[in-house]
Amino acid sequence: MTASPAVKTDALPPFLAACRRQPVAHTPIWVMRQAGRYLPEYRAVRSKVGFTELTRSPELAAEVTLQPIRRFALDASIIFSDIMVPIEGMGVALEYAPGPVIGEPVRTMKQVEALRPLNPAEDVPFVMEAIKLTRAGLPAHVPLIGFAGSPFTLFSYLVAGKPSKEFSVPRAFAQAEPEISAALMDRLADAMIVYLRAQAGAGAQALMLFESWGGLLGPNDYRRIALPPVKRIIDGLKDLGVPLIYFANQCGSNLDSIATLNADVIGLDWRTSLGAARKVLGPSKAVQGNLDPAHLFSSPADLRKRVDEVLADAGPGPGHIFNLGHGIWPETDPDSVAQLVDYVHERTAK
Ligand code: 1CP
Repeated sequence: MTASPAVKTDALPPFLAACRRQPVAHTPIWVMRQAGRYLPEYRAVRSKVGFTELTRSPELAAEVTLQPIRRFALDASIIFSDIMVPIEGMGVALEYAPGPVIGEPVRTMKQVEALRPLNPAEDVPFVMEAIKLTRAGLPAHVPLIGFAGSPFTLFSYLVAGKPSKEFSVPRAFAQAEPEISAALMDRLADAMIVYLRAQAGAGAQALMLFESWGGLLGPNDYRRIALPPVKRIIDGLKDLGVPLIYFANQCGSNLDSIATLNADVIGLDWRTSLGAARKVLGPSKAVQGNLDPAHLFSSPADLRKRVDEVLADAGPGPGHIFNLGHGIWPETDPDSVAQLVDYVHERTAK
């Protein structure tokens, strides 16, 4: 059965209701990187195909997207892909080891100008195919999230050329070459607007932008460098009418800037208090998060206490989507995820 993203019914799935800050029968929960290496069934698929092939096969991408939905009572699904997939579509050669490694880091205006404007239907048709197949395989009450990387996060990988803890190379580059940096992020913003619009067109019922590394910037640089292209993307998607989620990793010092965005939901990591963030973000935004992924290694009794803390911090009002504060670790026991999901539902059932 295919659910239309625009349909508003009395029984809006809890995830979509929470995105709109409406009352819910239980607090919805999903887990960042819920399709991934902690699941033996994901590892079984990955033992046969490389990561790039997995992202390019609509059938396999749909299969691994559905794996965690079959196992756990999750309230949302996120399409299996990677933030770097559209970057390959723009003509950048890269491989995953397991994080993205760029063939030739982008550091000159000539390289920026050589980036192809993204045409999703031609450059990454398999993503939209995977969305259609996944939507057809999902239960009606489990919405499908489409996603992209934020311009600064994509810029970080493109300039550094590989994953990094501090991303000192792109941070220095943004200072040394502000014009090249702005031109690159501008192109990335244009590409992510058309990419996310194409995902919604294929059936994604919410769109999420991952700001994984913007939090490495100080508040003034965040506001000057990372925020403007994000604002442009969000404003360029608003007419779609689907909830827009901005995951702002390590952005506790940037909440006043983030409050100016037209996003519906702000995702937060565990270093930021949900309650304190809600005060700054105001009543027009829902929050998503923010259990420390390390807490999935607690005893079941302690895990429940940690969940209670997150729920108490979020407060009793509507507009909380439970999630981890960042991606689940590959070493996590899937049974802990089952306990987490079931406990959030049990504890918040109205
Ligand atoms: O070997 C493997 O199987 C590859 C591991 C892997 C996986 C499972 C990578 C490479 N990407 C993914 C999937 C992925 N990436 C999803 C799938 C959907 C789901 O959540 O279930 C999503 C949403 C992403 C997004 C992504 N990729 C982000 C943003 C989220 C975040 O964690 O902050 C980032 C930063 C990336 C880059 C990336 N791709 C892969 C890895 C290991 C990384 C991180 C590298 C680093 O540490 O910098």
